[in-house]
Amino acid sequence: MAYLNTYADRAKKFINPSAKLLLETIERKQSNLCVSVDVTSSKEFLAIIDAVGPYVSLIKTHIDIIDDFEFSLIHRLQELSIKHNFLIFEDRKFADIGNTVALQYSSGVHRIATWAHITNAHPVPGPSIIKGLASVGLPLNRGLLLLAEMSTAGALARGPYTEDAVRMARDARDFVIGFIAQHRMEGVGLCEGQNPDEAEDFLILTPGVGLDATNDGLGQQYRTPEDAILGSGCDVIIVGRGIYGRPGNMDIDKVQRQSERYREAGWNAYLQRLKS
Ligand code: 6AU
Repeated sequence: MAYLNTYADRAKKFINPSAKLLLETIERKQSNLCVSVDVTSSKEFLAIIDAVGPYVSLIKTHIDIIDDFEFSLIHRLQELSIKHNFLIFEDRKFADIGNTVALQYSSGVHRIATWAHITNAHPVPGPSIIKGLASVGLPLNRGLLLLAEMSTAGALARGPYTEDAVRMARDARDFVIGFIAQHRMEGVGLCEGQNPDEAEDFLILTPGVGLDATNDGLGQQYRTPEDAILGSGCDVIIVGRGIYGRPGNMDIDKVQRQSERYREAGWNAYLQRLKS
C-alpha cells in the first residue's frame, strides 16, 4: 500500500507543489505532526508557534478566531514558517458554491490564498466547490484537502458520502492533495499488484489525536498517534489541546515538551508502519 512507502518516496510522485513540499518537510524534520493553534490572542498564537515550530511540519490555523487580528500577524506567521521550516494550513472548511468560496478564499480581511499553502473544504456542494477554489489556489501552487470524515461522535460524513468525496478528489488530483479523515479509505493509494508509477496517492491528515484524553466533552473523540498512523494508515496527526492544554496562562516550556512528545510518538508509529 502507498502509505507503507516512505514520505520521501511519495514526495517525488505528487504533482502538487504544496503536497511535495509538505512530504519533503516531514521527511527532513522527521515530523508527521501538525499543531492546531486554536487560540484567540495573537500573542499566544505566535508564542505557541515559536515553541512548537522545531517539532512540526505543518501549523494549522483558524485565523477567524483571532480577536486582535491585523494582517501583520500573517507576516509574523510567515517569518516563523521560514525560521522553523513548516507549512501553513488554514482550516477554513469552505462549504459554499464555487463563486462564493473563490471570493472567501481570495478576498476579505484574511486573503487566505495569499499565505496558506493548504486549506480544506467540505465536499457537500459537489465538484463545483473544488473548481471554485482551484481557480484561485492552483495559480498560487496551493493544495486542498477534502473533509471525507470527521472526528466527532455522530458525524454524518461516512459511507457513500466518504466514497463520493474520494471520487471528487480523483477528478481533481492537480489540486486535491488528500483528505481530512479518520482512516485511509479502502483503495485510496497504491494497492497490491499496481505499478507504483501509475498509482494514485493522497495524503490523509487526521484530527482527534490525544495521548492523555479520549474526548473533550463536546463531541470530539481522541485516539493515540499510534492508532492513527499505524492502525489507520493516516499520514499526519493534527493535535491541538493535547499540546497546549487550555489557552490563557500557558506554560510555554510544557507546550514545547508536549510537542516533542507528540512528534516522537507520531514518528515512531510511522517507523513501525514501514517495518510492518
Ligand atoms: O486537538 P483538538 O481537539 O484541540 O483540535 C482539533 C482541531 C480543531 C478542529 O477544528 C479540527 O482539528 N478538526 C477537523 C479539521 C482539521 O478539519 C476536522 C474534524 O473532523 N475534527 C477536528 O477536530 O481545530
